[in-house]
Amino acid sequence: MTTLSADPELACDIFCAVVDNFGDIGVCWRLARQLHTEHGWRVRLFVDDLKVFHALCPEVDATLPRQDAMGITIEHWHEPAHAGDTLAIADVVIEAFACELPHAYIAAMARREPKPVWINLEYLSGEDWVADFHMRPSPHPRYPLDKSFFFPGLGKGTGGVLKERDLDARRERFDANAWWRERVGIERPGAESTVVSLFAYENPAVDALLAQWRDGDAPVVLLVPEGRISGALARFFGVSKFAAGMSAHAGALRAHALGFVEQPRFDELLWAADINFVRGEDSFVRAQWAMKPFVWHIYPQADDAHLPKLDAALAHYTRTLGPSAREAVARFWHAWNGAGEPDWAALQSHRLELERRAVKWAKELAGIGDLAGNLVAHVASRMVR
Ligand code: TRH
Repeated sequence: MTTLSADPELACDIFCAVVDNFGDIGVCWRLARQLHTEHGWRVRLFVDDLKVFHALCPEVDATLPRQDAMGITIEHWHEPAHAGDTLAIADVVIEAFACELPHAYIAAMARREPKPVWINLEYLSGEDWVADFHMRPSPHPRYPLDKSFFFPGLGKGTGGVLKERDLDARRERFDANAWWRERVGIERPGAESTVVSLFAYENPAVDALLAQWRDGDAPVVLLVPEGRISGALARFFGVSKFAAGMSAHAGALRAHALGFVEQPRFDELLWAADINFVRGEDSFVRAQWAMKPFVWHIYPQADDAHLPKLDAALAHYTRTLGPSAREAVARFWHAWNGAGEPDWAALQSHRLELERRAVKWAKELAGIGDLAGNLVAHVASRMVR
C-alpha cells in the first residue's frame, strides 16, 4: 500500500477534550498512533484528562506535563489558555469533536506561513447527510484561516472509520485458547456455549436479558469488562460487586468480570466472543472490524438526538439481511437502547445469517477507506506548497 502522506515529516497537533468515558481520547489516541506509524507524521496530542488516558495507555503518567508514549508526544492540556511549551504550530491541526482551541494558538496559526491545514474531526454518524457536509470548509470569522469539517461515517462520500493496516492480520493470528487461559483463567468454552462480551452503559434492559440467558436452554458465557454495567451484574448475582477477576453463575449463565486493558488489546475481547455488546463510538467501530454480530448501546444524547443515528447504523448494517433477521436485530437494538424488551431467542435464531452478514459488512465498510488514510489524502490536497 502506498503512503499518501504529503510529507513524511509532517507535524500534526491533535487537541482532545475528554467529555466523559473513554471514547474521546480513545478515538484520538488511535488516530494519533496511526498517523505516526502508518503515515510517518510527527504527532503531538494535547489531552485535558491524563487519568482517563492512563487507562487506555498505562505508560502515560498522569502527573507529567509533557511526555512521549508510543512515538507520540503527549501534552497535558490545561485548557483554555495552555497551548504547549512553545507556540510552534504544526502543519496540520486537528481539533477533535469541536473542542475549542486555545485562543493564543489560533492567533499563532493565523500568523504562520504557510497556514496550517485545520480540521475539525466530528463524531461518527451513519446518517445520509454526513456525506454532504464532509470536508466542507468554513472560514474563520476573524482570521484568514479555513477550517474543514471531517466527518467519519459508514457510507460512501464520508471520512470512513479508523482501521489499522495490520488489524486483519492481527485478528487472523489471534490465539483464542491462549487468550482464555491468560485473561479469564479457564479453558475456552466449547461450541455449545455462546460467548457474549458486554461493554455497555447502565442499561435498564440488562436485567431482562440476564434472566433470559439464565433461563435459556443453551449455555451463555458472559465476559464483562469492569465498568458502568458491573453494578447491575452484581445485583443480579446477589453479590456486593462484580469486579475484575470475579466469576458468577446462575442457570445456563456464567459470567466473568475482566479488568480494563490497554487499548491495543481491547480487540482481543471482541475476537474471543461470538457476539459483542459495544457502546459509544470506538468500540462500536471495533466490533464491526471483528466481523462478529454485535449490539450497539449508543451514547445517549439530549432530545433523543442519538436515535436517528442508531437507525442509520442499523440501515447500513442490516441492509442485505432477510426481513425477519433485520426485524430481530432492529428490535433488539431498540430494546437495548430503551424501547421495549430484548428478545435473545429471536436474535439467536438468526445467528448464522448474522455471522455471514458481519463478515460482508466489514468488507463493505472497508470499501470507504480508513479514516486516517482519508484524512491524510484530504490534507495532501489542501497543502500549500
Ligand atoms: O467510553 P465510551 O462510552 O466513550 C464515548 C464517550 O462517552 C464520548 O464522550 C462519547 O462522545 C463517545 O463515546 C461517543 O465508548 P467508546 O467510544 O467505545 O470508547 C471506549 C474506549 O475504551 C475504546 O477506545 C476501547 C477502550 N477500551 C480499552 O482500551 N480497554 C478496555 O478494557 C475496554 C473495555 C475499552
